Amino acid sequence: MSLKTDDPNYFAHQYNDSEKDKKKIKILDSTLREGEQHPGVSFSIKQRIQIAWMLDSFGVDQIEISPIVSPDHHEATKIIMKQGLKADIVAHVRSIKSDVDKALDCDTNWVATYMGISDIHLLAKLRISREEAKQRALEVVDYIKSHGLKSRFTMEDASRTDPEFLLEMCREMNQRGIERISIPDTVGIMRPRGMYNLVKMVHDNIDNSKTSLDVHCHNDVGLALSNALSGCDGGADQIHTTIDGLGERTGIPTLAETAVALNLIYKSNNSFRLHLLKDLSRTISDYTRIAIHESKPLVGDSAYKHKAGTHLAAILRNPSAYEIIEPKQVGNRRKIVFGELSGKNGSAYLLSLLGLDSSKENAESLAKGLKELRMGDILELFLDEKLERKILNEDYVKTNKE
Ligand code: HCA
Ligand code: CU
Repeated sequence: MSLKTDDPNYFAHQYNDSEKDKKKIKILDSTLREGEQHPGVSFSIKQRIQIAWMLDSFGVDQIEISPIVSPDHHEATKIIMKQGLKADIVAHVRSIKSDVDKALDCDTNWVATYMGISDIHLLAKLRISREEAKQRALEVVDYIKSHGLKSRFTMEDASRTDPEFLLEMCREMNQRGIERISIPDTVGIMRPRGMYNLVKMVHDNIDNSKTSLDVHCHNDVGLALSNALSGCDGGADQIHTTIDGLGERTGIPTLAETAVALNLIYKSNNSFRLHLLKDLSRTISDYTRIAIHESKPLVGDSAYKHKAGTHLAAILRNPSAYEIIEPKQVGNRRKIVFGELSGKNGSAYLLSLLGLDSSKENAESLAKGLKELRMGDILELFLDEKLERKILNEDYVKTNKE
């Protein structure tokens, strides 16, 4: 069997390099809106401005903020608008004219309104009929348009909305020339294939030259990013993220995972400055006092730790044996963990790092000693760049060839 990269059956990681399904997918970061809905998170005005600057220099396409939450948010939005950032600043407000007025007052050029349109939301929250909801939503979109602003409408709880009604709403918005529609999985109930179908249904039934689609997926069972990416396969071209995935309950996809997935796996043509990812994460963690979980992909402390002796032996010869993107490319660092799993290879390496004789006998006796360490009694070492180069190119590899 011979397979080519344009073959639809092309499989495994080679599929990433196929031209099939390749398209640019943008990022809207909502750390300043969804992120602030995370329990215990509230930024100061200064912090919001700092975060906006950082997100802009990272290269996200849109930054979302809600000017209606408090006078401080209103103030922060106004100041952010004056910074001349490259990213669009999107004011996220309820589908109410007086909320839109607050956005207008901040001079944002994008306004996103949202309304829960599933029967659960219409009955439990808004207590209005579908028809009333539609009229209200359209009126507000017309109002935004009459001020010459770009607008997005969020079909909140889209994943639990009657598909007929969802389509009706989308078509109406589309006919009015709305620039974007957000299809959120507000409660994180979708599976990837279902998200693909949902977005594709909307995409195939509207005029795509007028309206583009966003996906906003919650992470209640850990499928947020998978669902969002599937939504993009179905026709969306923008994913909502927050730094470290902050948000209501368990949040939405993390900026780091999304940006790296787009860049490395989906080959989307963005110019993200990925090396800022760890710093973004650290800054947010400082501001929120929520520690970055050590096993968080890409930015966590364990994301580049190598422990088993067999892994270490491979890493020392070629880090890509166990790393899909170099730590420095995302601002993180590689660490070697010495402990009960280090074995002969790890021990020889530790001896050579310490400038000691790394002979077979010494390595074996150190390996034995390390095995007797109590679980959890581990020694971790950063590999700085100079040392890594030295080890990779010279001594260790040459003298320890099997
Ligand atoms: C909310 C709802 C929202 C909106 C998403 C969006 C959701 O928390 O107010 O505007 O795209 O998850 O549905 O975050
Ligand atoms: Cu949300």
